[in-house]
Amino acid sequence: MNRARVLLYDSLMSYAVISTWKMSLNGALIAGGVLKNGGTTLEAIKAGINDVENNPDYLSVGYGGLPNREGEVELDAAIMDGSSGLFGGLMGVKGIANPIDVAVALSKKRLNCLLCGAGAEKYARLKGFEFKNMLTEKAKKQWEEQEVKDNELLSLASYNGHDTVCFAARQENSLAAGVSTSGIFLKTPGRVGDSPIVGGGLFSDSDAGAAAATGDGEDILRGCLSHEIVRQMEGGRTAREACETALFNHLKKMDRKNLKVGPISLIALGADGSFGAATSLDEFAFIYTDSDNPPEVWIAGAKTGMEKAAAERLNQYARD
Ligand code: SD4
Repeated sequence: MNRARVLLYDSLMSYAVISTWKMSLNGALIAGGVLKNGGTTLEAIKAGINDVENNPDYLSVGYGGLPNREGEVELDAAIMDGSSGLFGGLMGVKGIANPIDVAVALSKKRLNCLLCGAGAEKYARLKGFEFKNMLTEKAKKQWEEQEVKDNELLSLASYNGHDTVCFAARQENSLAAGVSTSGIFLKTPGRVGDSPIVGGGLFSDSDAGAAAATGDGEDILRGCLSHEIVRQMEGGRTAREACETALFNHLKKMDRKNLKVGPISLIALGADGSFGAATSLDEFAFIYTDSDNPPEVWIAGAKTGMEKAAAERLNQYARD
């Protein structure tokens, strides 16, 4: 793209990116840059998620993700384009270097766009996507230590360093959402959570908004929470109101059923230009950036609502 075109986009484009956890700070910067230069929401989400997938220090996504009970890394990813209504996703795949790239390729298809296991891997091989051993020494060590220590595997919470990277992006009036994860640490082989399931881990409709979820996938699926958030926005709620309403109603309903619920955190962008998050945790960090604001860390809390992270908190994050 030549400089004149970049400058033109720079002054005209209205875009926004929201993403989960502090690990996505650099990815949000990259995604914002893609949108600033006129890229699509899908291109921006793919670039942002790639940054997290490729970083072996993040133990919950892509390369370096923590393995299942049998020591194998099984990955889920999906993306949904809220303008076309198309989506693509992968479930329980092994050895695919960047699952979100395959999800983007699948999202060009109307049918056969959500693939699992061996079939998904075969598709990725045929299309020439990169394969590599996704289990790092660091993740293997953690698995070995946990195996020895804990035979009651289910006592582990997903938040033992286990967080899905979720992105929602808006370019003008077009919205999309995308996710990538290695799922819950020590999961049963073949287990799939909410992340690659449209309506559960992500949903997007450019007329209303885009949303995504992180936390215990089974609990998120019980409320089809990403779809519920977008439905709330369609009914006139802002992104924040929609996240809070969807979560509050869901928790109340699960309580009435006497069902114990694990951690759940939600993010959304509204077609009205709003952004928001809600969580059942004391503290959930997310990133927000738009055409007028650089990427910044925000903190949502079950009791405190959401606010920009204070400098002191950010310093602590930097040390973590
Ligand atoms: C899953 N929702 O596989 C994912 C895991 C996650 O924070 O987001 N953990 O259920």
